[in-house]
Amino acid sequence: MKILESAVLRRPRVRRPLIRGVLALCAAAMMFSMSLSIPAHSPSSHEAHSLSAAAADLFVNSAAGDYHLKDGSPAEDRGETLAAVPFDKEGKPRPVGNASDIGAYEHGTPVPPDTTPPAAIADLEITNVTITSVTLNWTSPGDNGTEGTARSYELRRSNADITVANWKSATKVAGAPVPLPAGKRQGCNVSGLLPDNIYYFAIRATDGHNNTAPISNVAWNRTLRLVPDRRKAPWRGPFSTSRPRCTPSTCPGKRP
Ligand SMILES: [Ca+2]
Ligand SMILES: [Ca+2]
Repeated sequence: MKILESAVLRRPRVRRPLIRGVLALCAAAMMFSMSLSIPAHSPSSHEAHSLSAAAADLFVNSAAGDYHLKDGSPAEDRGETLAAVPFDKEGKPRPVGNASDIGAYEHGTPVPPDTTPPAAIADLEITNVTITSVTLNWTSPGDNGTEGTARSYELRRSNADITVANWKSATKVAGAPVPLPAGKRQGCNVSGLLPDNIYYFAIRATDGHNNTAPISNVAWNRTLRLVPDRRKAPWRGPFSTSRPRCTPSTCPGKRP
């Protein structure tokens, strides 16, 4: 800027006020730009994963160099849980509890990972059948065997018996409900089926850690068939789901 200004001073006097005005605008623009890029510090500008606390409230014994968090430390579960930082300084898996702690050490005892799947459903049954739908009912398993609450169901159907070997080739059925707590009776209606067809159904639950139960027992039944409307002769339809009404010729002596 000094080089620029010395060069300006060699110009005729008549232009000096204009040049100085331009320099002042440039300086103001630079100051404005700096004020935007450097935020002012204030106690309220702390981000969500930082805090202010006395060392005695945070650590076991900071005076002796022990920076493990003490019980009830405000830094517990206040850190950002990062997949790229799965362990603390001592190799303990983190997070323990609801989130990672602030600092080098994770406080608390790690909970063993959930490797227990929901129990297999053993009482799947068809409780109602129509021409194009069935109603299924079963007892909800749990997150761990028959305890807790599973996360989701996978319901499948097929026109052939369902086994472990052909489970994945069976058709997925949408609309399975969210699992209830273990031991509760629940069900769902499956529509869009074809009349007079045998359908097989099986179901399995998955917990919140993607542990999947074995497939259930298989429930099967035949959907109802359509009954032709015999009033039309020769019969080509339409279909009727009710019995044909009597006529004087088919039911003599009875009122139509
Ligand atoms: Ca924690
Ligand atoms: Ca489980």
